Amino acid sequence: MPRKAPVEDYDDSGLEVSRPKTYAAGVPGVTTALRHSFEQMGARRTALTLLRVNQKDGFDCPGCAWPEGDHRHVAEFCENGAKAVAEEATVRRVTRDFFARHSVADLAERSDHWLGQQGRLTEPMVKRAGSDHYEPISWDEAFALLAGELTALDSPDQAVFYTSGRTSNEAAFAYQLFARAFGTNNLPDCSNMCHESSGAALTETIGVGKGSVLLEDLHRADLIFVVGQNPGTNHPRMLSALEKAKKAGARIVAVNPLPEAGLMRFKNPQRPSGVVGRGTPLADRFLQIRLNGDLALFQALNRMLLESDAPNAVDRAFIAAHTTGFEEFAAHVKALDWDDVLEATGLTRAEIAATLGDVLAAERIVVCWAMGLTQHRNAVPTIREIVNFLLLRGNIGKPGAGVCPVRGHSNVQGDRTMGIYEKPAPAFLDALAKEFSFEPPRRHGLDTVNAIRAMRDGKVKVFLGMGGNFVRATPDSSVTEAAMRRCRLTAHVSTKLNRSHAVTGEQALILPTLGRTEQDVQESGPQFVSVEDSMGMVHASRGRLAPASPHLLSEVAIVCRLARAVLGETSIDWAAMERDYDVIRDHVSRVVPGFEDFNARIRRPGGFTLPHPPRDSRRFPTPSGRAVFTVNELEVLRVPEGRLLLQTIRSHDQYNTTVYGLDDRYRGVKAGRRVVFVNPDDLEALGLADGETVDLVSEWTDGVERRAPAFRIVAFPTARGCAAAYFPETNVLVPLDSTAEVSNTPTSKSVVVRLERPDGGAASSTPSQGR
Ligand SMILES: Nc1nc2c(c(=O)[nH]1)N[C@H]1C(S)=C(S)[C@@H](COP(=O)(O)OP(=O)(O)OC[C@H]3O[C@@H](n4cnc5c(=O)[nH]c(N)nc54)[C@H](O)[C@@H]3O)O[C@H]1N2
Ligand SMILES: Nc1nc2c(c(=O)[nH]1)N[C@H]1C(S)=C(S)[C@@H](COP(=O)(O)OP(=O)(O)OC[C@H]3O[C@@H](n4cnc5c(=O)[nH]c(N)nc54)[C@H](O)[C@@H]3O)O[C@H]1N2
Ligand SMILES: [Mo]
Repeated sequence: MPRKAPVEDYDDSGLEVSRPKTYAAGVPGVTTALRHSFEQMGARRTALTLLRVNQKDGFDCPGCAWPEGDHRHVAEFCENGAKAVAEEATVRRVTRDFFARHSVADLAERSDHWLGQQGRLTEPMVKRAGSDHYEPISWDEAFALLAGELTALDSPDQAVFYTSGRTSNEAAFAYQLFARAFGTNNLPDCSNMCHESSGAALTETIGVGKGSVLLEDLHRADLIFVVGQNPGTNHPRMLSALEKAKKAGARIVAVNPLPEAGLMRFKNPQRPSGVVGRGTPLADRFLQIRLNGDLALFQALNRMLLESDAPNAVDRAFIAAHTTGFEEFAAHVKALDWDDVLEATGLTRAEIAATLGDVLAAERIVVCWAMGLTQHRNAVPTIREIVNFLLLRGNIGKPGAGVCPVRGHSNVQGDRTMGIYEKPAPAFLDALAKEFSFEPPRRHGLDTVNAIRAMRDGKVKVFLGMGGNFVRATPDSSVTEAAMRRCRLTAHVSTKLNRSHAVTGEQALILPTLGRTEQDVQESGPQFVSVEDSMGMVHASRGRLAPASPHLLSEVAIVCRLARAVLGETSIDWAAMERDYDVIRDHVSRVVPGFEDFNARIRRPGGFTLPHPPRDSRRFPTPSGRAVFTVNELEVLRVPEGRLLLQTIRSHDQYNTTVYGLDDRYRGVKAGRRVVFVNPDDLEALGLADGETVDLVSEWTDGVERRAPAFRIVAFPTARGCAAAYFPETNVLVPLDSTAEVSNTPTSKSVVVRLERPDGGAASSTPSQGR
């Protein structure tokens, strides 16, 4: 009998596994999108909403942060964007009767999928101390309760204000202002688990923590690296850009332990040929790298460039004019050990040499990446090495070239621009102080991992989440859950039910809010909000649907009313901001550089582009005024015998902790999520077989044994020594203290595990790290 998992209410017994697909999208993508939409919204609402996604007068897709092109299709959405919209625009509702029927303990037993399927939250709810049920509460009472707990704290630093990445610029600005006026920089956000490593590496090396390319640059590139990213599932609209680049002659190199369908071939559903034809082959070269091998790969390429006789191998003029640190970097790279490179990457020297050929043939190179690079111990050095690579070739600050960290949540980049940051720059705080006549706190606040530690240790007593699903998205689930349960009060501003509402402090609040798709009407009339995409384009977003319930408040209204309840009358006019979001935008225009004349420019069709000095004029706002070459030590991550390196990833049917359905179409998985993908040769070496059920047991230096029970083994063409399984189910395996250097991001893509038969029989022999 397979062991039962702790949170499980769906039937996994129908789980089917077939061969992984070799192309993405096309007709199956469109039909899946429509099926989800009809199920959640019905036909009329589907037509009304999907036609408005990403149109110039419509709302910003709540899916990913990929930018919209200038020439928009009538249906500028993708399969997974449509699922994100359907999830929010669903006609299902969670009412007070629902909470009367289900105790909090009952909800804590439910799966992420079940919780999400219950529909939209409709009115504020409270769980009082000692009770195991949520009951209705008025908004005023809810704010009074929160205000009472916040003002009773010994210090403002005993509260934490988390943000997920869907929050609009306007709400984010008001929220950080409230936290700072209250007296703390405890503003952790999902970025801490996401692209924090990118921000840290880019700020240090080029002076701006954001990508340096626009959509046109991708279209004009000669060579595009897609590293540690699964765009077919997570950024499907990026495939159109890659297709366009290919048609213009670009080569694509995919670097990934998994042969992701979306990287191999793309059938564009918005073009007739994509519906019937074989589609466009995307990757010209697939480097099936081992997990965490990317620093070694790029360092090897850098060494080969420095040693190459090709006249264009290194852009000496650019290096002399715009960079610093070249000599130390070059000396370090020349000492690189090839055995280490081959062991770390699992690639052959011939594969790396052939890639060098692609590089030398290209004048304009873009490197794109996502979570495959950012969630490792050495994530920041890895991304710095990619910057070294581009600097060597003069590939930053010229058309068709640059760094492209592809962001996740649709406004995660904008939230940071608006000041959602636990380590704010002094200049930002100075501007806030001047604009609002108060003294913001200067000491750094808690990031996500440190917030969990502080709650665990009883140092933080009130948790407020602006969106997201903190309990489920964070590492070390049992530690995090215990940490949340120690709080006096946990409160969540949410659209949908999730596990964070079920794992609560002594008291808990659910504050239901409007989503992107809904009309936001305030005293001065209908409002719109704004977002910033992955390439620094800011544009407006207007919802059209009637709100899911008349009792919902916008995120802006919730922040402003809470601020008044907590702070009373101060120099900050919260009521004016709530009444008219133009007032917030006027403040932003005076506080955040690049937003001058915000209200006028946001009303232009398509919005505006934020300045990016390295991209725009090769000016590098680092302390030296130059781009910085860095020295990055290569440490090969060696896994003990009999163990595998596990990465925790998204299926095609989920949005982070929101599980839309139980299929992972491109990887050939149907009707189940508790699967672990393992290379057939590793299975053989371990004495295990496809179809067996095993526990995943993570081993870390702290000696604690973390276990995720009952996963079905799927033999899969992943790199040797590497395994993969879906999060959030596997978050229980990620140690809280295992984080990336500098960025403190949990190492969700490199967890050492052993596969254990439920009877306790461990894997028999050893998968070798060598080839
Ligand atoms: N539909 C949908 N869209 C989404 C999301 C979603 O959940 N669903 N989430 C959004 C968010 S918040 C984010 S951050 C993005 C995430 O977008 P991705 O980063 O694409 O998401 P992951 O599923 O984490 O996939 C990581 C990819 O990197 C590869 N990889 C893992 N480790 C390594 C490594 O060491 N080296 C290399 N070279 N490759 C590696 C994996 O095999 C996988 O292909 O997507 C956003 N868009
Ligand atoms: N093991 C592992 N863990 C990971 C990752 C991984 O790859 N592996 N990825 C990490 C990454 S990249 C990220 S970004 C984080 C994500 O962490 P979070 O952003 O905290 O999690 P989400 O699942 O995106 O949050 C979903 C919830 O947001 C709420 N919501 C949705 N839309 C709105 C809205 O418009 N307003 C409000 N107020 N609420 C809304 C809904 O209630 C929904 O249940 O997870 C991280 N965790
Ligand atoms: Mo993310």
